[in-house]
Amino acid sequence: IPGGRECISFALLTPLLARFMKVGRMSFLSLNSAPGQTGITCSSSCSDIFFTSSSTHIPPSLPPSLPPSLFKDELWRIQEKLECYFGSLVGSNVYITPAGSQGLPPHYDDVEVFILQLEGEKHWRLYHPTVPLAREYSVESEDRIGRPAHEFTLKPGDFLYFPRGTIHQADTPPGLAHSTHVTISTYQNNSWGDFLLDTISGLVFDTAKEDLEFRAGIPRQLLLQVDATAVATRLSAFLRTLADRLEGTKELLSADMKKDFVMNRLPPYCMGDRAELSVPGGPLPRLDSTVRLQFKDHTVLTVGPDQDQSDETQEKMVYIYHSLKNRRETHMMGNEDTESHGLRFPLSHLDALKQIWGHSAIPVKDLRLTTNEEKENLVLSLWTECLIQVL
Ligand SMILES: O=C(O)CCC(=O)C(=O)O
Repeated sequence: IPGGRECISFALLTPLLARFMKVGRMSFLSLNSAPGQTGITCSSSCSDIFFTSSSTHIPPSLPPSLPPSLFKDELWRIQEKLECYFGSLVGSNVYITPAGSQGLPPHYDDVEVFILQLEGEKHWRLYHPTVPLAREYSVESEDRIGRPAHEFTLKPGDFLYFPRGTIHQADTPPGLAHSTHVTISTYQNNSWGDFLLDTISGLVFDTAKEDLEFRAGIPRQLLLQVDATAVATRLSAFLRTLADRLEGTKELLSADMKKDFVMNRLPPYCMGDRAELSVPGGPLPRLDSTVRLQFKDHTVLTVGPDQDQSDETQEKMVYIYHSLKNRRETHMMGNEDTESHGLRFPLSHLDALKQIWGHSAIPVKDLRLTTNEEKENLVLSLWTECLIQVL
């Protein structure tokens, strides 16, 4: 955060209002509304902030808008740091609301919310959640939300955090200038439930390879049964088997979460030339080198089935995905054009990779691989992707 201090502990469970820093004016939006115009544009071509004379709104018919972090380097820097810190995607939205008006009705979001007031003042009302730790966005009617638990006005430089599910509404008081704030949000679909869904299918798949019971056919007409009691008993026995197996598991197979995160996040913040992220530099690693992992916060290591083989013969491979070559334009876009960047190795390389990940520096000859050639090839591949440095 500009002027930066460690700002907030994520462990905070109650809304925090902290007037802890004055960032001056980060006025990165240019107001250029004209009479009769329903929208304003921010920065050069970003059109994700619109208002009518009485409200802030995002027209549903607009194509997906470009992220504010594309236009403001400071936001790129803040969001990228927070993505490293949380290990979860961090988005941002900018809201401009004219004096004497309110944009959104009372609602809650499926994300942790950090708000920085940039220009003007905004009057906030926060309410106890009707759905704690909500998993989706929802509007709440005035008669369901009761009285505000917190009410205050944010001024430029003020910072506010509230947890997922907190019902909130905000308005710009009359007689003042318009208000501009940026909302930075994270932890969407990042709960234990999501993680279970992500990992459990791989565990079932692996178990079924070894355990005949998992491969036995389900009883005839099971899908037509109305009463689930007997099936539930049987299923809980399977879940116990899975739990026992999980206790001793060192590698969890993540179906999508790790890869989605690394593919859709921001690249490391860097001004000017991005060569250090795409062109390997410094001496080539050799058997007598000592190497160090770099950009660790931007890589994930995961074990998964070899996508080149059929289900039956599938061997497991180690995949290393990184975000060094990600583009700011596609941050959180999650579309088919988003590419994943990385490497894959046979499972026999996992221990050596864990050594590299676990040590601040490691001599190549100490890597737990059978041959010197394998050791050299491993570090050379990582070096080619700019993931290691020779010390
Ligand atoms: O300014 C508004 O109308 C609402 C803003 C909001 O919901 C947010 O920043 O999360």
